[in-house]
Amino acid sequence: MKTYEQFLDIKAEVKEALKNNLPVVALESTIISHGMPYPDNVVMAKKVEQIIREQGAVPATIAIMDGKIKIGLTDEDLETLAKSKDAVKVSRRDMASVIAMKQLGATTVASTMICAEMANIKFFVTGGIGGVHKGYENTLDVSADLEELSQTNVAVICAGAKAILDLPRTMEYLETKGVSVVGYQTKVLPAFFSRTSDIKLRLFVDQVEDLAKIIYTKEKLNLKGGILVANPIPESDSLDSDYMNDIIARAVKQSVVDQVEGKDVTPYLLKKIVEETKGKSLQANLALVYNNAKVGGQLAKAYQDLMK
Ligand code: PSU
Ligand code: MN
Repeated sequence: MKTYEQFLDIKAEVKEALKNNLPVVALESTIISHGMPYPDNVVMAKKVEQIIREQGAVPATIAIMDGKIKIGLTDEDLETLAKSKDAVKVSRRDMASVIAMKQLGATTVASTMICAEMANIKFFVTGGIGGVHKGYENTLDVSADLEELSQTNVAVICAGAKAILDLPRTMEYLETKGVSVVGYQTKVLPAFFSRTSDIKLRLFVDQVEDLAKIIYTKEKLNLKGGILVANPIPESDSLDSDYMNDIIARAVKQSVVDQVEGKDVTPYLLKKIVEETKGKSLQANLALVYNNAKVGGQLAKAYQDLMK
């Protein structure tokens, strides 16, 4: 028994699926507690799980509750997280203390990857990852998500990264750390709210079966670290990038005036953007998460089929 197993609380359905080599997809909880307002966040959390089921995979939303890493939440747990005003945003740094102190914790991309790997879950669906922040030269603000992608063996399906980040530097960081960023049906990095950006991708595929083969091969090569699958927001939900960049630039400026720092920066910007777009960004955010759930579920299924 691994020493961390005493802290894992895996839902029976998820345990059963893992034991029988059925496809399982992990989901994060910071997107619920800090990424979207109530009640949209809980509607999203439930619908994402449902979409993953429709692809023939089992969803496992992850959070920290009662001193345990809970893998697979009940609807009641999702409701608790969605309503909570004081859930702690838990990245790698915060894991031990939030577990030890039995606080309610919502996991980011970084900590969800760690927890998924502990539970032997290979796929993880989210909206967008953290990255190198704008003005990084002054603040050194680089999300722990990037470092995690370089060392933890979980494939992360996202819609690229938000323009609240410095996208070229985020890509450089990932390249330095040896993280494969694979475009799914795109040859440029999707920019979260918009399908495209100026950044060309070096790796891209059109079929989930090819993604599954790449992930399988990386594993057999014993290459440590994650893979980032970049899946663009559907055309019909995509927002104009000039419109968004303008709003984002203003939000970033305001965050400096308001002296927001550390882990509060990302939630602050997300909230400001929803306000400034009068909810349009929230609709786009929901659409891209659902689209990622679809692709993530299909990918997990394709991977299991490959193993048969
Ligand atoms: N980007 C989003 N929505 C989110 C996040 C990022 O569009 O909810 C969350 C994720 O949990 C991500 C975290 O892992 O923010 C990154 O925070 P930080 O930049 O403090 O590492
Ligand atoms: Mn940060």
